Amino acid sequence: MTKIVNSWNDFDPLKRVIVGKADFSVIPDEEPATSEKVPVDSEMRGMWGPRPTETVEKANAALDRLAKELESRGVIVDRPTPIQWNQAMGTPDFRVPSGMTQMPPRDILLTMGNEIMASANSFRCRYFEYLAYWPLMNQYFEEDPEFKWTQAPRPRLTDKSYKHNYYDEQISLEERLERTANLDFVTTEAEPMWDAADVLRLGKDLFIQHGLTTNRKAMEWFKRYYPEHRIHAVNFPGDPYPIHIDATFVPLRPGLIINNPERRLPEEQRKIFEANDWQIVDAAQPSHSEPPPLCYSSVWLSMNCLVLDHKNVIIEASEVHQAEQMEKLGMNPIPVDFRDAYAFGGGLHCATADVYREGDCEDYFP
Ligand code: ABU
Repeated sequence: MTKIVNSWNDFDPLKRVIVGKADFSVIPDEEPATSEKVPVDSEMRGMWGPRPTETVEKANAALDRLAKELESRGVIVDRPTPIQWNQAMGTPDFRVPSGMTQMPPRDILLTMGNEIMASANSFRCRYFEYLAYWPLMNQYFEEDPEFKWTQAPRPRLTDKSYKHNYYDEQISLEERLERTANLDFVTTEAEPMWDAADVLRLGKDLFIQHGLTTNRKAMEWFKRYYPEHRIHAVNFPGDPYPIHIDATFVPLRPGLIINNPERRLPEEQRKIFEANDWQIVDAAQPSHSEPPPLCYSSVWLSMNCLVLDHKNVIIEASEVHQAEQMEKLGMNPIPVDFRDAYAFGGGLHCATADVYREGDCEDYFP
């Protein structure tokens, strides 16, 4: 019997990882929580249905390239079992015309030591996404006697979980930013809701972004579920579409974080890092002025890198400014051509979920 699951942060040596798959991906129909994430001028607004086959094939080729690069470096790569998302689904509380995808595993799976927990996502179309990972979870459960296979409390996602009429096409960028600053998001506090990609793991400390996909009640839930950990709510006032922390605040090694210069962590929240001699560096500018077509994410996927250890980091091949900055910061950037996968839910960090990294649960902020 071997130990298969262990990971406490995003930078210790990576030995085993899940890489998503784009098969059967659907652009979901509008629902209470999704409109807020689609920029007003996006070509995706009002559009839904299966993603074009050619784009699925290109995304899968990009994901396979990432898997191959990881394997060539001795990392074991596991893949989810795709599900046909182009079908109506529902619970006693809601029905949706389709699911979404199993591409960004980082949104769904949170690894905490020997535990992998499926999250409590706020999008109804993502309610069943965890099922694509259940064959892997079952395998880890059978092979690793210490593996804790967990599901966070499932939100009901009734109408009470959302502020209706929160989204308004007329809303200006300034008003969006004001809402972010006022911590006014589309989700209510009816029940805990969170995406795993809003949780930044740094050993004993979890920095959790309060935004469009994770609410305050989730933070309270984390405090009670992980009493040995310190839970910090963070927010980034410069982000008009705050969803997921991994294109905003990205640790590269103990003591070093790159921060999105448009979404800087407020002074008050920086104190814990500075008091412990962590360096927070503004990330390099993205190489692109627009995300690729049919993409929910921002151009800041440029900093959504996958750290392999305290020296090596996989970055998207076209992000030359980010590569240059990585070198200046003493990292070794490994380029992978990955942009074709962006539209399916994100960059290199989004597209993966940790299974095993060496190292223990350190206290970086004593
Ligand atoms: N899933 C990460 C997306 C973050 C962003 O759009 O900047």
